[in-house]
Amino acid sequence: MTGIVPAPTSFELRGEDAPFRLTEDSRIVARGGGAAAVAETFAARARATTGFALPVVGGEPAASDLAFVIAGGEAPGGATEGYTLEAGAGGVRLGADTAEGLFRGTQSLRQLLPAEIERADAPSTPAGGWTVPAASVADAPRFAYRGVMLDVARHFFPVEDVLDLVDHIALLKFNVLHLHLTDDQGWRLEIESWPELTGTGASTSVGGDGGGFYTRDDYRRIVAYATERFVTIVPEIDLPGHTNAALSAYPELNCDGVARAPYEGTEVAFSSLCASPERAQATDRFLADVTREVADLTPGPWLHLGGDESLATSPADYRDLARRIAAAGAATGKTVIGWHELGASPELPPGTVGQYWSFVEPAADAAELTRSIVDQGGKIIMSPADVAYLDMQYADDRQGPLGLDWAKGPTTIDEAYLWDPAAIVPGVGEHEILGVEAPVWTETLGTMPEVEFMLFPRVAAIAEVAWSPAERRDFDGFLDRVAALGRHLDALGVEYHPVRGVPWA
Ligand code: TNX
Repeated sequence: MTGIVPAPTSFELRGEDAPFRLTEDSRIVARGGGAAAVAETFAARARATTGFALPVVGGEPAASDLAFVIAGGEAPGGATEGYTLEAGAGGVRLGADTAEGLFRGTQSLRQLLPAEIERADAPSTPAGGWTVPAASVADAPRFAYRGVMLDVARHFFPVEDVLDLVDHIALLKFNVLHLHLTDDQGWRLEIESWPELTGTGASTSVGGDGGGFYTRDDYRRIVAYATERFVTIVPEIDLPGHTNAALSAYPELNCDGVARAPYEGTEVAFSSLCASPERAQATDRFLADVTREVADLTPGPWLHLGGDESLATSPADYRDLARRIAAAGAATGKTVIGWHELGASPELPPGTVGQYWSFVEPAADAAELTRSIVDQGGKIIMSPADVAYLDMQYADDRQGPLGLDWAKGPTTIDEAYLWDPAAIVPGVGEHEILGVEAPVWTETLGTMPEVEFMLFPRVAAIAEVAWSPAERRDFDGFLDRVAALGRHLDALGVEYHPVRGVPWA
């Protein structure tokens, strides 16, 4: 069973031709700036499982080699993340204009190799080597921003879990991991100038399992690991609502000057930073310090500052705080991202990005708020909750106790697949859309296997919505591709829900 998820722009399998064989003689011939580093990332994994030396070398490739080439004109249309892949008895040749494009190509190559090669307890080499079928691929993404969001605030996830998640989403050509680092139930990133945020503020979590936080070095480790896989970390500090953890750590952030009690439940919309001029000094210092420290730790261009569900903030206070929050974010030099409610501010810094989380049929004023962000010069990330929130339950009797259902009930794999980001908010089409993101909120999810179970296989649907050209998408073919992916997930030890409709092997 062979397939690539997300579906490439073009993919031709030549079943009648002899395949490429990866053997103990194989080498990776790297050419062009950055190619050797991508080759090493690919080789490290393959060496560990096959036991082959798989050296990364220069020179001319032989028929048993893989050539990784970075040069102008290699990617279709010169796309930054595009690549071409040729495989057959004469070798494998992967070409791209950039290291990023080459890396995306290696993720297709992984999926063309037998899934067994991914097993950590590697089986012995099959007779004749590990084969890649004779094939030609030319590929480039539809949208530039393709993300998964992990809520590490409701439940905390250790660094190793986050690194694994980076690996597993990179396989599907996601290029962003958005970390929801703060919420009512916990503050998860060390801020040197406000140490109690990860004192009192990190000791809690939903259900009270002790919480936790990332030190600055932990966060740097996550960023470095993600960078090697061409995944950008987008840190989110959720403001001005969803702030009980901060309000419990610092009394001066509360209008009444009294620290809030820690919170380990699952309600939303009860906490708020204080807009009052009497607290302006503390609040603005907090905003400036936190955004500066997070921006300093983050090489990526984006800083997500929340803005959602601030129902404990009056509309006037919200507009005031939204302006101050966005200004503090922009002062760091980063581009601010906010949930679509941020469109209530008419004074957003240029280029502020909105994240749409209403439904496929926009509810209440969601479309208007989203368009306000576009009108102010920003682009939009599409995360309609009824199709892209992967903490929603699956719709079947094998679901078990995990997940929520507030977003129009459970979400099937069909629903996660069968929507078009450019057909949701009138006035927000292809050109206004930066990309697509699948959030996983963790009120009901306490371990990485539980998160994986909710993500896979539906996250493959979101990957295809975000990457594949609209005209290349077809649901039946997708289900076959997911079945092929399932073999790789098995080999990688990734949990998934064996949903009905997929011809699992
Ligand atoms: C809504 S939508 C939230 C989160 C919850 C999630 C649960 C949005 C931006 N916020 O606070 O965790 O629903 O599905």
